[in-house]
Amino acid sequence: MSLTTRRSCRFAAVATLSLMFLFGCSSKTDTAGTGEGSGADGAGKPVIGFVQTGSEGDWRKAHTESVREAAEAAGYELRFADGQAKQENQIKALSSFVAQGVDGIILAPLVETGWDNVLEKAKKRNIPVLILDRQVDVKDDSLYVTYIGADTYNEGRLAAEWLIEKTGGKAKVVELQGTPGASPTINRFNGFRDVIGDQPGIEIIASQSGDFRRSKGKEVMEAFLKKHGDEIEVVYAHNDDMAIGAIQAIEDAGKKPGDDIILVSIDGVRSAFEAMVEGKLNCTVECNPLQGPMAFEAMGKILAGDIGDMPKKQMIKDEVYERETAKDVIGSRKY
Ligand code: GYE
Repeated sequence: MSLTTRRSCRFAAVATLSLMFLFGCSSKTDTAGTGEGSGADGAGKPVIGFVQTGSEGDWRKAHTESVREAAEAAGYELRFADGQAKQENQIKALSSFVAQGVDGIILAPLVETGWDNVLEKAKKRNIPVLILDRQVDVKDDSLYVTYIGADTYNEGRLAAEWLIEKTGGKAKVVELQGTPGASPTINRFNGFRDVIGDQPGIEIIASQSGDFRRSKGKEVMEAFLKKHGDEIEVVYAHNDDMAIGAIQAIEDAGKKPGDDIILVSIDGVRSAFEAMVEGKLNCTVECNPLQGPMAFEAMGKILAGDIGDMPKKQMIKDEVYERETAKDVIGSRKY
């Protein structure tokens, strides 16, 4: 049996099961005793468990809201689990959703590896899993149905291309990395390096994790400034929150962010546009967090067993924004 046939058979079974949940034995019990809302509300709404990374910054807030809104709009009951930046919590939540017998699971994985066992549990119970935002690295990719998120490798490349253009290929860079082991950290690290690789004039003089957080970005930037001082010409931050933290550190050190030190980051959240309008951030590469509608459109198809032509990876398109034009677009930003 080919992989695709096997997969479609499995999801035909899932669809049947889901329909049973929908129209037949739709009662959902909170077997894990989490005290969360039970699907046994008589409304017959399909129940989706959503396992989020945590609430590390502005991007994540927008992402969570988008998923919640889309679930409601599409008529799902959403059970939300906040991983609070710990994979261990996310794994527990996933197991709990499996035990509850939800109809489907959406996982935004904190880090890339370590998911095989818990995804096996979901597969054994025929509960389809959709991976959202960050990627997983698993031995058997039939453990999830599809991945939906941004092309974070390309974002790293776009940031590097912008920087080469801006500096003419000559710059001493410090890098603020995201959460260690998270797919956007790995991809933004690699994408950036793959582009600057043939630019002998661009040198990364320091690189450390700021965990995608504003406070940590500030702290790490303070340490960079202490150690490297005037040598630093550019900050490449894996997200806007850390860039905003770095802006504060640069100002505290008596320098002008955006002019004395160039800053390029990723996400395109509102606070980054505000910083660009104030001239303190030079560029942000968009990473769209409004992934809820796409996720539920796909989940609808999954539960209906209609996954024949569903790609394994569904990537959202990103754009580059610069401070020179930020004021013209800030009004139309949705997050
Ligand atoms: O860039 C960052 C958030 O996973 C792509 O996570 C996402 C990243 C986003 O904390 O701000």
